[in-house]
Amino acid sequence: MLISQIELLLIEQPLKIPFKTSYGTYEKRESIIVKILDANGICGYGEVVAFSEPWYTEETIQTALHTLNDFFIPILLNKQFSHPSEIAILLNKFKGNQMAKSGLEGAYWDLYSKLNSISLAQALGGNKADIPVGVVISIDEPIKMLKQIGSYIEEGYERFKVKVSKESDYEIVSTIRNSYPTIPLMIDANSDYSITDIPKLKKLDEFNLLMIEQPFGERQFIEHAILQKEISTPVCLDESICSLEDVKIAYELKACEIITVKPGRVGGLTKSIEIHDYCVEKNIPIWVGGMIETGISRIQNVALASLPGFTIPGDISASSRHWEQDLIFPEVSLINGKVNVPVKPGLGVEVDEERIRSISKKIYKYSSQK
Ligand code: OSB
Ligand code: MG
Repeated sequence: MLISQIELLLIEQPLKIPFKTSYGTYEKRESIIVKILDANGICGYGEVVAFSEPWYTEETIQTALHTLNDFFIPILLNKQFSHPSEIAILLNKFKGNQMAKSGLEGAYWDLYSKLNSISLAQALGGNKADIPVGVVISIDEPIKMLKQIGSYIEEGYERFKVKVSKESDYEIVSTIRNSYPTIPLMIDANSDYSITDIPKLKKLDEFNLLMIEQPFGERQFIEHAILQKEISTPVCLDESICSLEDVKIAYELKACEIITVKPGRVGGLTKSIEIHDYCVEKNIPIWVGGMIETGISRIQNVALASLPGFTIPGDISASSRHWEQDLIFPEVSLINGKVNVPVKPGLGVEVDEERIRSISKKIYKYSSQK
């Protein structure tokens, strides 16, 4: 298939409620929607899930626009590919910038599966009809977080992740455990702790948490390994994992027991499958993470989570968790506590391009016949 046109649509939407983490609060969300067209005008959609600020990764919306515009798009345009993994291989010659790579490759995965009349889940090797999912509760007063959990339980979520900071961890978790002693519960500190906080983290062992996500800095594999030896709660790595090589380091050093895979963070779906296969071989439990993304990336994550190795419910909450209105139809929704894996070709949902254009701040168009 020849890539004859690419469009980048820079959009911005307010979040339904502010999303507070240990490093900052998100109130609105910029995203780059990627549209790739073949010579017959058939198109695929992807999303660059970088944030506006370099908090979660060094990559941002603006750096992604730069790498896409100046490097990645010029080498893809007018080229012929027979499988999306060839795009990942071609982009390997450029370092990092995983989210920009993932947005492009994701759009091509959608186009590829559409042209082959198979669902994205089928194209990736998924085998589940529906998936159990979890939801994330952002930092707030413990009593308000407790109330949020109550309403999410009613909606049917099966796993609850609460954002904590090192000042608020014990109070938040003990408040929740008092009311809900047995719900599947985990915390995410987004690197707020350091090695001297091990005694503090040890105290959380009493709460029977599913895992503690990314307590230390992203390059602190050694420190995470020291922590994992000291506590009984499994450590899960998020920000630390940007490639299969990082997974191998974490495994060999015993820096964690669980890994969360985000296509954007590891450079795309091809890389995500490689990590999935390695983790299945090594018996490392994995789950699909979230990026407060639009339905385009969310429904792509649903397809990824249908692979057999993803055994823990991921951060794949319904469209209504973050958005008044999503960009896809039908929106991501819970049916009896689960999200159905689309069966139609490609992403398997309608993309509301009119709405995307109406919330676009800037549109960049690239075609072979400029
Ligand atoms: O650490 O997983 C994270 C959101 C923004 C930045 C970092 C993280 C998150 C989430 C995902 O927790 C929440 C979601 O997409 O619903
Ligand atoms: Mg995280």
